[in-house]
Amino acid sequence: MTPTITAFERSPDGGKGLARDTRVRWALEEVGQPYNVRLVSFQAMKQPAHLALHPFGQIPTYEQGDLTLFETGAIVLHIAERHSGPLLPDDPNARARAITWMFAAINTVEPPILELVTARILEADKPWTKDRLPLVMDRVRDRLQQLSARLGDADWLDGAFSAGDLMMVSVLLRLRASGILDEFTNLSAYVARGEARPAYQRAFEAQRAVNTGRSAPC
Ligand SMILES: N[C@@H](CCC(=O)N[C@@H](CS)C(=O)NCC(=O)O)C(=O)O
Repeated sequence: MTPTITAFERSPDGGKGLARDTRVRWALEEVGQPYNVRLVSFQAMKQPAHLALHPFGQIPTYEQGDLTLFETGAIVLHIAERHSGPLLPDDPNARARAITWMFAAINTVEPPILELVTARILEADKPWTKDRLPLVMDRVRDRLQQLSARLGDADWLDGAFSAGDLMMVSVLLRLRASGILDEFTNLSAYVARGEARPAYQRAFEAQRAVNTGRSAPC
């Protein structure tokens, strides 16, 4: 059965691929699974019908048959597990390490990045932002320094590209506008490698088409 995901009817980023449906689309493209998209407005996301799918009134969600999921980490892991091969290695230890990187992306790397997004955009006009922003930037830099040291000159975090890389690249992409990513040459090359994957390109174009009114290339 073809899964259905939800995405913003109109993404606040105007189609730059930063809304989290992009990472789910990317995972589906990597495994070659066709999918449907149901677009929801901000208003509809807070209504009972959507809250029944997502208790926090957010996107994306994932529905397939009688299964409904929310949280991109869980959704991407589910997709990766259902389609053995492309996103999770067969070797049990390598598989566990790939899952570890997924958790690292959303639990350890994404939180300071979200703080930065909040400080730069949502709280840009607040009186405390001038003092707070440098502290938040340094917290992000600390994490990137550690990640950069671990990645070194490898292409991916642990051998072949995995769901761990998919989540990490998706999380790091949010930093591009801040310029911080450019301070770490190997990380910006890592993100560029992720973006260059044909599956990412298809996912990106599909979400962009929704947000710009252009049709996605086949
Ligand atoms: N931890 C969640 C975060 C989901 C999330 O923050 N979704 C955003 C879009 S990227 C959203 O729906 N924002 C609107 C809102 O929270 O009202 C996940 O990874 O799925």
